[in-house]
Amino acid sequence: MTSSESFFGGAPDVVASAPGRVNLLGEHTDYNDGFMLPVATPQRTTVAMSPSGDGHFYFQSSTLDSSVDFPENGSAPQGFGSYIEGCIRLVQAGGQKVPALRVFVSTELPVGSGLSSSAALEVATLRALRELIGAELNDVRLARLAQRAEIEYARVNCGIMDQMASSLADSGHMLFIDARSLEHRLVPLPPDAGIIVIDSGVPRKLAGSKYNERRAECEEAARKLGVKSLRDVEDPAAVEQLPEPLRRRARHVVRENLRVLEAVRGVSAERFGQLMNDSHQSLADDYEVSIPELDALVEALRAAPGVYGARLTGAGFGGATVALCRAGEEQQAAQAALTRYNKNGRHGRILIPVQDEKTSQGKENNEPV
Ligand code: NG1
Ligand code: MG
Repeated sequence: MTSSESFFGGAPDVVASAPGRVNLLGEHTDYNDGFMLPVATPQRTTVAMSPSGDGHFYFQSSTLDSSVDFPENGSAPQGFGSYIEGCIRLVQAGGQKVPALRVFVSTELPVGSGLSSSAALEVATLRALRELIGAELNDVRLARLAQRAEIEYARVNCGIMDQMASSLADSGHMLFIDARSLEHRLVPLPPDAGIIVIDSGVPRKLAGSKYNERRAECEEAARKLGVKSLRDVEDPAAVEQLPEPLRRRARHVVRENLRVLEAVRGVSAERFGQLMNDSHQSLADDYEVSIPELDALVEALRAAPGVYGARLTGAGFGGATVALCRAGEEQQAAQAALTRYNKNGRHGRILIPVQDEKTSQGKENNEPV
């Protein structure tokens, strides 16, 4: 393991960081030009950089415990290095000069659990680059570049939610995002409510292929309805004429957007919890992206004292769940849900509220995905 100080032989020129995100409401809506409500995670990824001065790029990470070292015109780096390389190349493609660099990454984010460690790495890298070369890049354009890095270099055909959230959200508010216009604003959490995130312990195996399949189904549904995207369906009844499974896919997206629009107008914690429960039901029945473990974990969360509502968060097929609960009772409720869920030999773990290092369980898994 290398420290930042030994890697740079002193202090780096710039240091920047960015959070991950957890989506409270508005799932599978971003690639339909729709609405969503993520919050930033308390955990962050930090990127430090200095010019290397020798024409070579060196990427190193303490938490990821691997290094990449490539000459300016050499072969592309793999793993976490591909995200950094993508950001550098996109900034260069925009006409900015980037010197060969030493880059050091450390992260508090668990990887592959749906907290979007990849978006945090992209946004932190672009923030560091922006500072280092004095690039003019506002936070929305930065999010779009980060999304392109994910699509073109990490080869994940994602929407804009993760990068917008990492670039613009904070952990005390929800960020309302319109994925079409990229208009956004911070909105307060429901009154006296806190957030719990528990990872199901099931890796998101099918997420990639099924994700692309759902995207294609949504595009086909929009085409059949004669709209640009499902965001433009104004009357929810319009989807009922579609053939299956397009009818149910479109119904999820249209109703999910309505749930976000209701939540953003300001609702009680009880109502917000109900909207989360409805969202999960819709993701399970209509969108078919839940699995038995996620359903069981959501049930365990709903049964815990002080919980208003719970749902899967992210693409589904594994990964994490999010719940809203009475403020101040997060730790207790999360523990109760976890105990119940893990009874059947499952390996859930609490991601938020952030555990005390000494009491937290589960092994470190820190490779960005
Ligand atoms: P997750 O599963 O958390 O990585 C994915 C997409 C988002 C969004 C959600 C579903 C990636 C990197 N991100 O999130 O853009 O479409 O699914 O709401 O694929
Ligand atoms: Mg990712």
